[in-house]
Amino acid sequence: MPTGSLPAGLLERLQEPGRVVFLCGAGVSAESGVPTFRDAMSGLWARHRPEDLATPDAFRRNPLLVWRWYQARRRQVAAVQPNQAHHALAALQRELPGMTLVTQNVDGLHERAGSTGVLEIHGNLFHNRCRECGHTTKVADIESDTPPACPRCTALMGPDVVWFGEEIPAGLLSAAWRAAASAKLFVSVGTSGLVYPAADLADVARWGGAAIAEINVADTPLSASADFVLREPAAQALPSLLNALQLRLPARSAR
Ligand code: BV8
Ligand code: ZN
Repeated sequence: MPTGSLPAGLLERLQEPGRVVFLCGAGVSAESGVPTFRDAMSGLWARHRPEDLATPDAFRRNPLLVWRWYQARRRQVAAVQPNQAHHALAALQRELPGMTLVTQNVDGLHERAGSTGVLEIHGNLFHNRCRECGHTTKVADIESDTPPACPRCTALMGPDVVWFGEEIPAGLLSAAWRAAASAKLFVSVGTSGLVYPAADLADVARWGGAAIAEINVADTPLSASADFVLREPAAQALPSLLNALQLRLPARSAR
């Protein structure tokens, strides 16, 4: 991909010393075949809105319905592969010392592509959590139609994700906050920027002096104020960012 397609100045900013923070949303997993959060839910789930199912109240009212939605999403994600966006982010982490990857996605595809230390601020589909006693377990079964009882307190366990109306774990949020506040470049990738407090991170980065870049196929509330906008799919933009950087950087072996 010719580097000419990158907005002027972005590559230079990327090469300056300092931290680069990527904030990822559902658009990063779209090209793996995982529907974005705002894509109309299809089939059995078409008559539900995610915001209505991803809440503690929904689970209290109808644990079987909510559980089956998450089991269906687990089966969907287990059947797909990370795409070129995920792989490029894992490779960028090796090229950019101090890079921080914050993701709103719960699909675990970043780790499957080789990223490490990912801040999964909205949790992970492949763990269960008891909301009574906090006990967590790794998901062993993605077929069962009924949520397991907590081995510690017998309450029904749910997915270890952050639902609407639930707090993001303080340690994760403060780590994401500190990374954004100390960034020289903040790259928002594949997110509509409508969910808080994740959507606040771009402002935190700007207040800290960072330049803001957006990779998205459509406009978002961030687009107008971003310093760099790449209006293209993440699986195209991130590899071209990586290639441009590798062309500019001396070969690692020569360092
Ligand atoms: C909280 C896990 C304290 C579950 C999710 C202000 C401050 C704090 C809270 C709030 C606030 N205002 C409102 C709130 C409440 C709420 C909120 O933000 N509501 C929204 C709807 C207004 N926030 C919370 O409840 C948070 N909790 O702050 O606790 C508190 C408590 C009570 C009351 C107040 C405060 C917790 C929020 C976490 C919710 N959990 N996920 C699950 O997944 O089942 S959020 C879920 O939706 C996802 O994780 C993701 O974060 C979000 C969807 O957003 P996106 O990832 O952006 O996806 P989306 O589909 O929207 O957009 C996709 C984008 O990709 C689009 O722009 C598209 O153009 C682009 N795209 C598509 N294809 C591509 C592409 N881009 C590039 N390439 C492509 N190929
Ligand atoms: Zn329990």
